[in-house]
Amino acid sequence: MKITQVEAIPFAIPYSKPLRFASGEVHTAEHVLVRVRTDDGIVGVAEAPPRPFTYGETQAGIIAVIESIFAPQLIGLSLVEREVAHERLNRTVGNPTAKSAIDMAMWDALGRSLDVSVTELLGGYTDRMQVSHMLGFDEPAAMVAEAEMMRDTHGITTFKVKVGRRPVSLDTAVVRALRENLGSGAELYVDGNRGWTAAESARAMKEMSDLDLLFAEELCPADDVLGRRWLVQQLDVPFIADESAVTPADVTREILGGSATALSIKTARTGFTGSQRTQHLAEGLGLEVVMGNQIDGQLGSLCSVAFGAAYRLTSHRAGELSNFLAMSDDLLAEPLRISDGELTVRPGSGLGAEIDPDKLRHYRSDR
Ligand code: MUC
Ligand code: MG
Repeated sequence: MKITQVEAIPFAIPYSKPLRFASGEVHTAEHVLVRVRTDDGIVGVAEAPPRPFTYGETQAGIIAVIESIFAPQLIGLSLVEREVAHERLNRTVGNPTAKSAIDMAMWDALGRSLDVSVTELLGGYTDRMQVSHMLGFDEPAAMVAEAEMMRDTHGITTFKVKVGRRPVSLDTAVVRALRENLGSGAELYVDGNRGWTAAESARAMKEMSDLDLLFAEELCPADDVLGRRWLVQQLDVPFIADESAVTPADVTREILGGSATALSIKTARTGFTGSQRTQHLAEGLGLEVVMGNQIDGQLGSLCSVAFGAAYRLTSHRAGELSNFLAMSDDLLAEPLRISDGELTVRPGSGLGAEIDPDKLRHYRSDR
């Protein structure tokens, strides 16, 4: 179970529909496939999605940090020496998705070595999650049509609506149109990606107070410390910390400081090991948790559901697992399918993901 190689392979797959939100937009999945090989011939896989507008990483930067710093630090370590691996990775600040992809590929390799699924290794609570679909910025009619298509085709009835535009009525009109068209059975929540001020957020939430929202997420920046605390104290729905709460220390600061009351866990930025830590912390603090989406491809979405299904707290709410549906293609030999609004984990060992060699050859961007 000793690590012999850590590969970082860039690939690019266009989206058929770009995703737009307050802090950026994504047109092409320019991700990095990470493969961890061991001395007994096992290969673990995961993907790192660069999100320069959220974490400062780029595709070229992820490859450089893995090849020049992380791979040499890990070669020779056993797959079960995770604490040692993390101590070494954390000598370098930042680079959350590069570190997380390595961590998840190590867990995948461990599961394959032991012939146990990652979900069972982590907690084994269930084998599926309800899916929440994220709706990016568009005209109200187009966003309603997308939600109806997701409901009718995939059985999805929970929607996260991107907000944070100005004037706020651009977004509140969308949420109202969604509620009117989807009816009271749909679950709706909003994510501002720090686009509004605290005062704009308060005004928008008042305007939407009759729309039965489930949560509000990162409506304004956490660095607006007093403004955000003022906002969160007046809301009657949980306020989710997403990009402001990556590490256990971030979570503790945001929650104890009164700037958030719920948590988004994204395996793309905390891997399985870091996500375990924040999951346990959230349990101790009594927080609601939503499994978030870092605009993941199929492999990333499989990682999210593998983790989310492992625990009661993370599988209790619908997880954001459907962004891959907007990609024109993917790398998995057997594509993920959402049916009756659910995504299931793959049976078998590790993550159960096989990369299609022809697709990888076609989409990799280093040759
Ligand atoms: C989300 O929940 O915010 C958009 C930006 C980002 O960092 O993640 C996505 C989704
Ligand atoms: Mg978010």
